[in-house]
Amino acid sequence: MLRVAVTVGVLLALLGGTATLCCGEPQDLISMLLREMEAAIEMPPHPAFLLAMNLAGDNKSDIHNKVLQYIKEEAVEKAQDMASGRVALDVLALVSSCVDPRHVEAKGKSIDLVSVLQKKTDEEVASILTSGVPKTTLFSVSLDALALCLVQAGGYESAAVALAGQVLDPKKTIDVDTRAMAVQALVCAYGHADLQSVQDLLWKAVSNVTNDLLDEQERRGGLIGNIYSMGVALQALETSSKFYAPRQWNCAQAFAVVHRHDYQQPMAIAQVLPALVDKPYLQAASVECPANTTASPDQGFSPPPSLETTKEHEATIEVHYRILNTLIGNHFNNCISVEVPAGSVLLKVLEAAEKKEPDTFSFKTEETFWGPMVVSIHGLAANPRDRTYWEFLSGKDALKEGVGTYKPHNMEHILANFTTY
Ligand code: B12
Ligand SMILES: *[C@@H]1O[C@H](CO)[C@@H](O)[C@H](O)[C@H]1NC(C)=O
Ligand SMILES: *[C@@H]1O[C@H](CO)[C@@H](O)[C@H](O)[C@H]1NC(C)=O
Ligand SMILES: *[C@@H]1O[C@H](CO)[C@@H](O)[C@H](O)[C@H]1NC(C)=O
Ligand SMILES: *[C@@H]1O[C@H](CO)[C@@H](O)[C@H](O)[C@H]1NC(C)=O
Repeated sequence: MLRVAVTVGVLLALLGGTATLCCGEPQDLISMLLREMEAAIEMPPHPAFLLAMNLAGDNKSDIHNKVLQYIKEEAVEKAQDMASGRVALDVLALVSSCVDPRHVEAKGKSIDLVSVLQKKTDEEVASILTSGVPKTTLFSVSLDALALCLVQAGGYESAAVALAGQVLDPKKTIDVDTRAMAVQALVCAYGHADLQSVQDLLWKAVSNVTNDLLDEQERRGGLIGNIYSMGVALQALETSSKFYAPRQWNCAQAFAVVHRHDYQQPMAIAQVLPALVDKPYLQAASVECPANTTASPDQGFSPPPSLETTKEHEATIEVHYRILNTLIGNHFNNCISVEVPAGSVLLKVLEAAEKKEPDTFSFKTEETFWGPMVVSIHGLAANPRDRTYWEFLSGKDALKEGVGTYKPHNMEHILANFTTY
């Protein structure tokens, strides 16, 4: 696994920083973090990296040009098949790269990403209205509404209204990351809303979510959601002060939580970095662009540094692993105990279980930008159309990292439960 060796905490210590830093980070710290993220980017890249680079002020490095070129090529070839939120991130990434998303050109082809996004967003909204859930996720719909709103294309207002309705529905339990991402979309839509009734609804939704975020921060000493929710949560609070006024945000306390954590995944840094430089996604269209944009990809790109492998430990740990399906088809509930080297990631446990009892503990993963995602266990595959997935828990608590990152401890009980989102 790729590791970003230097952490925010370490950087701060090096720079002699203090915990009171907030909404004005030292430039050295930011550029070092940025370089750590850039060094860890693999091809093909995720648009969140390009967006983070632009917001954090790197629009000219070799890796920036390389990623930009890839994103354009991928867009002209595959945009129609992408999930809406992915197209939205492409739009945000391109706008912040000073590329017009309505005319993306690469490989002799051209595409209007904005109209692709409008169509996909309309489908998401229709799905929410008819079945109560989006085609993909509300996190994606938030990105959709934000991107369309920023480029001032039609369709964002109905998406924003649908989002606000979901956020305010007391019957829904929407995760912190998603509610925080919705805030930026709703703030943008609020700024452009003409109808008083729409304004009122958006205001209500944003002030509800942001006050909840602030309450949670106060209750938990700075933490909002889990440590990987902090990037989107801070971005939300940076964009919405008038919605929670006269209440004040103790941003130093929240930033201190981020500083104390050792973010190792480039995707996690990509969400945190814009917040640290006080350039949330909402500002993707506010970057300074030259009058003429002729971004030429740099051919002298050197590949990212080699993978740092985790040291093999001599000691082993025992992990109890259970797989459970009470949702569909033939139910099953199987347990196994396996030994793996101490310090192993959970994936090693799954592999050891499969090796020991291949008929029961077979599984499949798919590579994603957060690492490997478990898509099937014991022949039972997750399906986005049914909104099913394999959820991982330790005891009763859902894991806050995936199998490629999470390191179980000795005698831990891990459960993989087939459930819905
Ligand atoms: C929606 C979502 C999901 C959905 C994805 C459904 C879908 N088909 O779209 C579901 C419910 C399946 C899901 C599952 C999990 N998720 Co999730 N998820 C999110 C969320 C809220 C939004 C992602 C998104 O839509 N991005 C926009 C789209 C356009 O970008 P994308 O790159 O195409 O998104 C894909 C990936 O994000 C991927 N994905 C989503 N979650 C995870 C988690 C892991 C470990 C992996 C490898 C991939 C992955 O699915 C998305 C769609 O293909 C993020 C929040 C965040 N801050 O990013 C958390 C987040 C990415 N998930 C997280 C976690 C921990 C999980 C689980 C491990 C939870 C658990 N205890 O089981 C599981 C994965 C288990 C497994 N089987 O391997 C963490 C990852 C942290 C980390 N350091 O690794 C995040 C950051 C939330 C958090 N703050 O804890 N997730
Ligand atoms: C926001 O709305 C939810 C659900 O309707 C409610 O439980 C919560 O108390 C509200 N939060 C605030 C700060 O108003
Ligand atoms: C890069 O950023 C600088 C400073 O914000 C800006 O002046 C310049 O026009 C940008 N260049 C491109 C190609 O986006
Ligand atoms: C931008 O570049 C094009 C050629 O690529 C040129 O024709 C045009 O005059 C330029 N416009 C400005 C404002 O510099
Ligand atoms: C497992 O998932 C099922 C189906 O969603 C759910 O009813 C059950 O409560 C879950 N069990 C645990 C321990 O999370």
